[in-house]
Amino acid sequence: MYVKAILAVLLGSQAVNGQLAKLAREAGLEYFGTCIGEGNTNDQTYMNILRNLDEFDQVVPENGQKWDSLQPQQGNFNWGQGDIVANIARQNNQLLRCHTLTWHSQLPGWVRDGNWNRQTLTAVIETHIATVLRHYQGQCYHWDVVNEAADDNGNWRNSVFYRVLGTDFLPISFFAARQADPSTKLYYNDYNLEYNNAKTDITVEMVKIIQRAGAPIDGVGFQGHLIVGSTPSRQALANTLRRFTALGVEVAYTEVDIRHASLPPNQQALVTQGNDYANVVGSCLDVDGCIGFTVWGFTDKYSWIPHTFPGEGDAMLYDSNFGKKPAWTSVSSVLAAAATGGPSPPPTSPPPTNPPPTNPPPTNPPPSGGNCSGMWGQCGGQGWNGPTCCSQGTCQQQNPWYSQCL
Ligand code: 9MR
Repeated sequence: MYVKAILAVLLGSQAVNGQLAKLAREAGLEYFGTCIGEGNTNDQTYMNILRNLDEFDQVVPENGQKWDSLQPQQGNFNWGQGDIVANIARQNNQLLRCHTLTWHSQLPGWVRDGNWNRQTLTAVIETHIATVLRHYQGQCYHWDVVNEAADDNGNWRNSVFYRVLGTDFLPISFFAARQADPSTKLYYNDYNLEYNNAKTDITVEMVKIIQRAGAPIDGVGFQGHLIVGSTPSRQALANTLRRFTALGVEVAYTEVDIRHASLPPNQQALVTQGNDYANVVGSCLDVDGCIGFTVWGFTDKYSWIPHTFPGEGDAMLYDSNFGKKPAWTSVSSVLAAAATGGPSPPPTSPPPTNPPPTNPPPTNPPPSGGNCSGMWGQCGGQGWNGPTCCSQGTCQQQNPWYSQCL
């Protein structure tokens, strides 16, 4: 927090007109990024948004660097898909998070179903990691070395790696990665760590196992695949992140999306989604050692969620027409508040439902200076009955139901 606060003071005066990555850096994070679906890269509207360095200064390939893509048959390495996003990152001067090496999923049949013993599977892991890291040498800011090694009940996942090697596949993978490319930060990455439950516990244990083996681990990635209305509070999330920074590793949110459990979302659900996003970003800002934030795609037009959870979705910051959603405004507001060292903005008040309700008072009225809102306060929007002027900053419309003093 100290470093983040200093950065915020130094940079704060330029913060207010920035976009997500610009604001994130000004707030003391290292980056704000997104994954890129390799198949979406001929969509020019999509590309124009993600190439904007002020919006996204870090990218990660959604699928191209997974084992089945890079080494579909033993010894046959294929770089075509993996290089798509690596090349975009280089051309745009964006940081590249690389994803992922030892993972039970998107693992080709020759690995998953092979008749391995300790020695042969160790060699397979070491060869894959050495070949891949050398190909991307110097390009990856982070590598997700091991992905999703725990199951949702907090047990070791029943993968070929665990069956043959027990937990030794963890240090084997991290040692191999450090040896192949000492310049990249090495991460363990998983989902549902955010709930601070048995899965979180075994992941803490996992970091300790890697460290006790003398193997290098630099960070733990919280994927952040969350659900609107069920996202933990900012404080609870921060406390969970601190369980890992206490072990001497950094943390990052690596794949955030917050999906609606039913579609289409009503306006209240869009506001709740914005507040959930704000809590997740805010928790990272609150924790020394939480270094960056990555969303798993930025537009509802392209998302893995409806394929995996039919009937759910609309989890992103931009809608399917590339319009910014209330969640985008929430995230930018939280980052802007941190960038200028100001208080976090209050939760966005609900937009009107149709027909409009009888104007319930906002639960958290924004701070006001006399009859005007202070910096970051709400100053307009459909259904808004509060102040429409600013005692600090100027009132800027973010969307039809939310204007803010910036
Ligand atoms: O977004 C990815 C989707 O296109 C793939 O079909 C899916 C297959 O496993 O993987 C998705 O990405 C996952 C990521 O690599 C690891 N964490 C969970 C992500 C969502 O499933």
